[in-house]
Amino acid sequence: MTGPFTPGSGSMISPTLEDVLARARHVAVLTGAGVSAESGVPTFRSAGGLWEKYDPQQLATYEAFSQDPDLVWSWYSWRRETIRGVEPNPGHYALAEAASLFERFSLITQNVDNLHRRAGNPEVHELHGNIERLRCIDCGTFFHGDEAPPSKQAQRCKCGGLIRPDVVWFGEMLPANELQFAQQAAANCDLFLSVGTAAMVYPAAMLPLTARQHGAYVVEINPEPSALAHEMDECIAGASGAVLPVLIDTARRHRSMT
Ligand code: BJW
Ligand code: ZN
Repeated sequence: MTGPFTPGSGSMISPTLEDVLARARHVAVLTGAGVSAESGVPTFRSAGGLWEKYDPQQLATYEAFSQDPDLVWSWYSWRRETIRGVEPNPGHYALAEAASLFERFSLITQNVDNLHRRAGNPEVHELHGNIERLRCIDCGTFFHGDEAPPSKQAQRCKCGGLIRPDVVWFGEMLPANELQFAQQAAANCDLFLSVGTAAMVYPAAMLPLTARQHGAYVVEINPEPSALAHEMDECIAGASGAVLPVLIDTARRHRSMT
């Protein structure tokens, strides 16, 4: 691993990364909660990432939902409202621009917050679902978040079943088509960016490793080293809202020269 390159101490883009950016045909990006932190969306594990006195990792399970549906419903209701009240940040917009810079661009996110789409990314692969999509646990009917006004009480479907967010909780399978897309993108890309994720949750955390095993140049963008920082080719120690615009600017400059 080279680096870490710290923004503010000269150029944050290493000569190797600059060269990779100039030549990459397929770029794959995995984002996590950190990419939305600068928009004001709390992360899961960092300081300030907690909700009231609860550990998000204990709320994001089907067991928690079946034991106390109102508690888990309130948490998602609160998060849905928070997310609706924020805007994409420069990191999201830089990734939206990146989509048209490379021959192939694969955006894979663990986030459920829609901010990549709101920033203009035409194609977003959501590994952990979407907070605005809800479904009945009994009959499987889907609902939109708009149909569920903010409330502290879990809502029920016409059939009587509890309605849950259509997100992936611990112990649940990821959507097979999205996971397969992500694994293939990781295996086929030239450059893989792991942005704003603590890289502690699997199988998403396998993706940078898959990319590296298949010969991609793998770069982490995070103010703190993630659990997999030692597995990266390069770590850029900085906030995604500051680093991504510079990185995409560098790519754009090289692309316009060729
Ligand atoms: C910034 C920043 C700035 C701050 N700029 N950066 C293999 C090994 C070990 C365990 C397992 C394994 N395979 C499966 C497991 C079990 C489990 C797991 O991984 N457990 C680990 C905790 C050990 N995985 C699962 O259960 C998964 N399912 C599965 O594998 O199915 C198959 C199976 C089933 C049954 C049995 C066995 C296998 C499902 C995982 C689902 C995760 N769901 C959640 C909730 C989604 C819905 C919701 O949003 O509510 O997903 S949990 C939560 O964690 C959420 C996130 O997407 C995910 C990742 O979090 P993320 O994005 O990394 O956020 P943080 O907060 O942790 O980190 C933020 C980072 O940002 C930090 O690093 C900051 O420094 C940084 N940051 N500001 C850039 N400005
Ligand atoms: Zn139902």
